[in-house]
Amino acid sequence: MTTTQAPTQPTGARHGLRIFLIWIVLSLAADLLIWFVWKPHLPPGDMSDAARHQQFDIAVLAISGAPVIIFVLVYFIYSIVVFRARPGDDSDGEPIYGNTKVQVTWIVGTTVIVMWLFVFGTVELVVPAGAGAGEGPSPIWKLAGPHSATWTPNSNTMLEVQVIGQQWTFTYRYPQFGGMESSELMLPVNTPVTFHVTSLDVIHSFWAYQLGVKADANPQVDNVAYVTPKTLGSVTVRCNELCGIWHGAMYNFGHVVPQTAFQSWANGVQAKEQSDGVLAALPPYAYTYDPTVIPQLGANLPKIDGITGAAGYYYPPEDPVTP
Ligand SMILES: [Cu+2]
Repeated sequence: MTTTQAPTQPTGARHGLRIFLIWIVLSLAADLLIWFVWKPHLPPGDMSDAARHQQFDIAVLAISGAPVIIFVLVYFIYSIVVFRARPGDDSDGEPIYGNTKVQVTWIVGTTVIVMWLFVFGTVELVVPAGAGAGEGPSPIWKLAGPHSATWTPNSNTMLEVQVIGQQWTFTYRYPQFGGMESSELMLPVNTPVTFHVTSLDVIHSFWAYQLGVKADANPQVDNVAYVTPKTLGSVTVRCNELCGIWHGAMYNFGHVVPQTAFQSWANGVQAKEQSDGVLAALPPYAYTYDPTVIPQLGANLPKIDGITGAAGYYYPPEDPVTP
């Protein structure tokens, strides 16, 4: 061995300790920043229990990932600074064979990381009402809460809301309010809500962004999603499945309101639709609908140029050419 390289290199244990100390300090700082500064701004916000859960998941994964990235960077920069070839040092690096300490550290470290991600991911998928078990066409675990044919404020009764997608709009039916239908998604705060998502035509996707809810709307499928809105405010609902030429225009809005305000709104819409005949014209409430058996289909429907929605455009009269 040449005598030029040995004095400039401290012993291996010191390197490991130094890298560890730099890494632990930076990792702690990064994780504290992620949790206390970044997390409150993470999508999709904290408007519902589901949204908060997603925010928590993203923050935990960021906290798990930051130390790994920081280790790579610390080791990289440390190596460039400390292990670089000094001027005049033309020797090769020492050949290195088995180092039990490094190998064990590597295997234990990567195993812990992978097992942690596996366990955390599985638990978060499964816990009610995670996407892995509590939602979908036949949820394994249904969200707890008393069910009832009617809904009243402060009863903690589950509110049922049917989301109907069609080219190119969403409408909402409330079976506990006579099956009335609204183009606005109205929800009471602090109430467990069951969405029954379906479609009249192609595949859409109901994405109530601030609520952290996203569920495919398939024809002939009752896709269930749960949410409990936690704060008052507005919700943007977008279609999240390319569903035709006006897919990009398929959005509307929702509002989370106090429970009594919701009840008077719902009663008001129900009474209005009862008096003006809308309720009688709607098909009876069901989990799915077959638009090909809608009685009006093929009749002389009003057809407006441009977007007229399902009735006028997607299901045109049988012979639109001949008057
Ligand atoms: Cu759509």
